[in-house]
Amino acid sequence: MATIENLSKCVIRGNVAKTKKMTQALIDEGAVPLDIINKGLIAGMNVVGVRFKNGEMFVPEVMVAAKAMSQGIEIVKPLIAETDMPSAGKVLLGTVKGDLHDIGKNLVGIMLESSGYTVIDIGIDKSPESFVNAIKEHQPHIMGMSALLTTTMLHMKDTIELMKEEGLGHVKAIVGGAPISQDFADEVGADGFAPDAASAVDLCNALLS
Ligand code: B1M
Repeated sequence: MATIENLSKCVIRGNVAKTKKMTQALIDEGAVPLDIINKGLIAGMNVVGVRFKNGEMFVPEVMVAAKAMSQGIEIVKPLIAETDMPSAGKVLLGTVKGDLHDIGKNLVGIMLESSGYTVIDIGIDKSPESFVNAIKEHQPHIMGMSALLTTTMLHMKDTIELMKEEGLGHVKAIVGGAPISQDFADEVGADGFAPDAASAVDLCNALLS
């Protein structure tokens, strides 16, 4: 049966076809488009975020759940005026210079988007100058850097310092990645550290509250 609750379950199970079918059925039955998104699709993804954080779900399952959610949102989107979908904030994400790892960063982006954030992903191997230029262009509330190598994590400090030199100290800087710790984040002058994608959402919420 097509209900908002069952739609959430389809997302949690990562059933893309059923999520699309149920989203369309709910629209046809007259459900409120924003409820379909917030109480159905995003609510399901929030459960996935918590389960991933607790080690009850793994990367491939999160990816497929995110695909189900975003395909459902694509069906509902045309029914919603842009202004009806408020953004929780804008986050610019990138992997630091010399580092090609992007699976974790992408997951952080997915979780943030699922939670209503506008995400600008500038990609991998980004120098401090690239981050700073992108911040000037996109004016995010938060800038997030990911690093997976002990050699590349040192570029986080350079980027934060360059941001300050360029008068961008008002933009919150957050960091994450397997070798990163809270101590390291403090050391490089970051405004926050998140150990996983769901915590990154909590961190952004806290920084912007
Ligand atoms: Co690489 N690699 N790798 N690798 N690789 C590691 C990181 C490594 C630990 C493997 C090992 O030796 N055991 C090791 C680093 C050692 C070190 O620095 N101490 C390593 C190495 C050495 C290398 C190369 C140098 C290997 C070589 O060529 N000799 C090379 C470097 C290339 C480069 O970057 N210049 C290399 C290459 C690669 C691949 C290209 C083959 C591939 C990356 C593919 C891709 O990303 N598209 C790869 C992979 C897959 C890994 C491992 C196996 C898995 C990384 C991953 O995706 N994890 C990794 C070993 C491991 O971690 N077990 C390894 C899953 C992902 C969901 O977790 O990225 O930690 P993670 O993200 C988490 C959190 O950290 C956090 O949230 C995410 C979700 O929970 N998080 C954030 C991440 N970013 C965040 C940002 C935030 C907040 C939270 O705010 C902004």
